[in-house]
Amino acid sequence: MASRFSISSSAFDINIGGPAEAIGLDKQGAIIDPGEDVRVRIKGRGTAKGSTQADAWGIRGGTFIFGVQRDRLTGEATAEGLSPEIKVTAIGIEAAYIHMGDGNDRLIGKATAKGLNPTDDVKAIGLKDVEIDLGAGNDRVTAIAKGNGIKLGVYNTTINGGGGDDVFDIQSGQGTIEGGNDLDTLMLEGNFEDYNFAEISNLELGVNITKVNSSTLYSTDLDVSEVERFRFSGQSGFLEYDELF
Ligand SMILES: [Ca+2]
Ligand SMILES: [Ca+2]
Ligand SMILES: [Ca+2]
Repeated sequence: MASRFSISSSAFDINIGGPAEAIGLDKQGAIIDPGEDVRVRIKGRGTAKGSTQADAWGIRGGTFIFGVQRDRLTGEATAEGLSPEIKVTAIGIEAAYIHMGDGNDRLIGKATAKGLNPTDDVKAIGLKDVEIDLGAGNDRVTAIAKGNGIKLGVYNTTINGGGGDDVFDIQSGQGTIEGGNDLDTLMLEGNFEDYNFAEISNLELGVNITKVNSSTLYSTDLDVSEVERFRFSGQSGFLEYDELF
């Protein structure tokens, strides 16, 4: 029977009249080699509400090396602007190196950014500038971005699934996804018709996925390889790689 080790850290900042900043876990040290029998669960949550700026991170910075058990890492951020025309940013996990190790692991980056009015200065990003190695096991990455501004599941993020049947439920965004061995699934928001698919011939099951009719800085642009199945939130069922083209 595996034992458990849990860390949960929450930060909350509300500032009526000024800027707010909250970071659930800030540049925390690594959990390295916790031992064969230890399941590790880490969660950082930040909530910021400000009148001149609001910035929230669930987890910012750090190296997280997990062991062979079923581990879980969660970063959750909520940022809310209390006056119009201000910068509001929420990022679930930013600038981290994450190695989940063996076992059926879960990684979650969740961000909600709300402005009094929806502008480009309101941004929610689930996983930003993160390098992820999921390792062996049937792992799952969930990236969720909500709110009334720019919403991206992942941004400048690299995910390597390793062996096992992995699920990349990332909503939208920019980055690189390598499924690795076994039957992997990529899940995106919307419908199949919302995307362009271009084969990347020098990669196994290589495909570049971009959003149709969208060329903004924060539009979806993903390089994907070794992923066998594709699913869209607006449609039921799966598409296989060959059906994308
Ligand atoms: Ca693990
Ligand atoms: Ca895996
Ligand atoms: Ca695969």
